[in-house]
Amino acid sequence: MKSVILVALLLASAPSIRAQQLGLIANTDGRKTVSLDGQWQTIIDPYESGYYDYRYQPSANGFFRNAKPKSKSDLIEYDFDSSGALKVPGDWNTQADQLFFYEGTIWYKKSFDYQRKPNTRLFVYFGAANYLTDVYLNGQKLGQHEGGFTAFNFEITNLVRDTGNFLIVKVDNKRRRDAVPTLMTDWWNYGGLTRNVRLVETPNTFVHDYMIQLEKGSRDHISGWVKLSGDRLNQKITVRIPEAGVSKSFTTDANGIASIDFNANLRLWSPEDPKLYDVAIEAETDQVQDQIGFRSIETKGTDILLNGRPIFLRGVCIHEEAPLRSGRAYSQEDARTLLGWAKELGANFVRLAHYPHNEFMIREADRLGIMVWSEIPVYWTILWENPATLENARNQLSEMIARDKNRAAVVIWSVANETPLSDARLSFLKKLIEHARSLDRGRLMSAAMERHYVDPKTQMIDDPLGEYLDVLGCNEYVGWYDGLPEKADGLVWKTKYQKPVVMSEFGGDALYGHHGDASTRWTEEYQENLYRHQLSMLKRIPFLRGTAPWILMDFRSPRRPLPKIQDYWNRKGLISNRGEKKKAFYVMQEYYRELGRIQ
Ligand code: GCB
Repeated sequence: MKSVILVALLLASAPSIRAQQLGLIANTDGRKTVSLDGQWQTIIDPYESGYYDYRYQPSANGFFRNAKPKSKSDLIEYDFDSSGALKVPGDWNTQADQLFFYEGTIWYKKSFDYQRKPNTRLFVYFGAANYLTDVYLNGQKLGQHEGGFTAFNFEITNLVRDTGNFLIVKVDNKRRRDAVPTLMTDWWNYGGLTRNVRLVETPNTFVHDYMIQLEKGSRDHISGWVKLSGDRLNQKITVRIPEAGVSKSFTTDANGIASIDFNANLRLWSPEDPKLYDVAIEAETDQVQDQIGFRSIETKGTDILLNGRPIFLRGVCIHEEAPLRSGRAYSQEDARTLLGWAKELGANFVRLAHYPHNEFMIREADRLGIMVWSEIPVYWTILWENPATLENARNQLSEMIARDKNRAAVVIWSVANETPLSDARLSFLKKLIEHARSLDRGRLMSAAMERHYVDPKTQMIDDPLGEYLDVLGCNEYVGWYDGLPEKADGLVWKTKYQKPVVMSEFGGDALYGHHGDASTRWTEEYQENLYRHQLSMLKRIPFLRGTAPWILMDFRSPRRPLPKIQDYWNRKGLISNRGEKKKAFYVMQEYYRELGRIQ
């Protein structure tokens, strides 16, 4: 009984909630940080006995206590320091054979010392952890985070000690019917601390977040806001863009927020000229630096306009699968390889499927001039009627936008992939769209939808969701799941909406190096032929404004067991997981070169 009360008290007094409400710290790159990457001690805990007691109640003496026997008769049934270790960042599945198919809980522990200076605050920042994460410092709970692909942070100012801190993180990647994503996906459920972990130091009152972007529809008017957190909320803040001769001052209100608003003569960001400006946000007590590009993105009828000019999105889909080594991608080098291949293909656009990717991808896209579609894992059969599922999706959407809202490369936020029509689904997705628009008026909203046949030769885009989107994403697998490649030749496409359409997926599987004639499945020749027929069909769609074939590189999927061909890989890549280009790569490249010359 006593221990039940103690647990209740512990849970109730968790400082986590407050810490989390503080929201994501913008641009940790621009701050003093200490990396916690490297080896972490780990305990594999399939029954979560480090969390629950034998009555399945949260235990007051869970592994987060990092207890050690005090005498030789003491009973402690775990020990981080003599358990295994895993590398962070990194999924656990590809670090040990026994973890390849593992879905459950692993506890991580990292010790560190930190001499915090007076008048500073300290946060622990996670790039991502898949999927449900409980974080403890020195035995105290900081909070919980749900969602496998977005960044989060907790404040540890009052808990951190000069020496001997132990940070303990429980990561659970069990799939759940009510989660986002839900039970069924077509990618590997890589678990663990999959992205960088760092300590972030700030002044007592600091520039917590900001949005500095061109006003929608404008090419010279910057608007946005800056938000301070701390106890000196009322301050003068200055936004400087030295190269554009900008230095503008504003005053934050009692909530620490200032609206910003000014004109500037700017070289606009575009794939041909991915200009980024050094921007300084200076408060009286803090300052941060960022590199920000400015561009406008709009639609007009069936056109997508970048900086006022119609543009065709020459794209490709990408999973966050590590090139060459496999596993979750997490590094700048991974981002350079993947986006380098996209460039080589002739792309000016990537669809980052099916969840927010690591920040290196977005920053690299900003530098390379590649436009980005970023999405949340509202995929297939989400529990549309469940309010907690909606709340979870909404939170993942907020966190995606929070991290990347200042990146010029990101032109599209997408809220869903191939979701089945129903009233409940429509109402769920409408709420997400409204929410995204309330956080960011500037970008285009989309979703990858399905289409259907109104007669055997006519494909129709008429999903009611289309009414609420700016750009209609459409997935189709003519020639793979839907008939043979030649079927594409006789198809006509129609749409109910006067809006741009992006073919957000099409393609088929081929095992690199597997050859045969064009009608033999899994061969490079089949895939090549499929792409040829696809492209001649796509060229005939008058309202098409972009293509993103599925997919740049083969990726792991538990749904793909066919021995010797798939071996748990989805083989629809234009490039194999070892980096070899398949024949279809060159078909797509030729098409993009042609388009690139016209544009
Ligand atoms: C789709 C899904 C994607 C799958 C792909 C496939 O429609 O959106 O996640 O991986 O098809 O290969 O079947």
